[in-house]
Amino acid sequence: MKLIVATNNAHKVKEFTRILEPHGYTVLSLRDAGIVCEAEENADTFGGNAYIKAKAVFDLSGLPTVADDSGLSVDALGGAPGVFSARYGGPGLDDIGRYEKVLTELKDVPDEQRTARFECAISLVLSDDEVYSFHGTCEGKIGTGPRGENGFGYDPIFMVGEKSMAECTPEEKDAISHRGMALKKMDAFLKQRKGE
Ligand code: ITT
Repeated sequence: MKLIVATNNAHKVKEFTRILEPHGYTVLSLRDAGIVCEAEENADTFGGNAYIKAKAVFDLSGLPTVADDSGLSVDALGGAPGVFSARYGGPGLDDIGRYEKVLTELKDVPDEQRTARFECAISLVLSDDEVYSFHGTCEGKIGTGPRGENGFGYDPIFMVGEKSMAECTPEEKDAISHRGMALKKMDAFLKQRKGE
């Protein structure tokens, strides 16, 4: 099955491809599909924003489309950065600036209160009447400094046990990540729907 991934984040395309292609999907990026889409993500939930992105690209392509809205929720920050993860601290910050901001905000927070989770909402639009959503979470803690070179975004400060997510191999990340969990649910749903 061919699926367009409605994202402008190349790291997400890589992860979708890595996770889905072994299960028989062909993953098309927006560039592969020749589509330009900058839908405004103005919902206040991950699910709402995922739907905005998937529907916008489905309307342009008419092809099965999947979108991901995701982010980091830190308990000691009342759930921030949350849906604002990609924009935390304003447009002047890059990935490093954003995770440094979180580390600074947690400077005086003791280890046991540094709990956090990655969340991912997937919206799958198959037709005008067939829209499905899937969620995944990955529990962890915010470390005291960046570690590791893999992954993207907040991975270097997100500890899963003794390792940061950026110290995990791609296979290790996919097996536990919020995106891996949500896409596993989507795959199970599509296989069941097809009667496999
Ligand atoms: P699209 O909207 O085009 O998909 P985006 O990067 O803006 O790309 P989001 O609005 O969903 O996507 O923001 C997600 C942000 O959350 C992302 O930029 C990272 O900062 C963070 N994030 C999401 N998944 C992550 C992961 O697996 N590892 C580390 N950080 C992640």
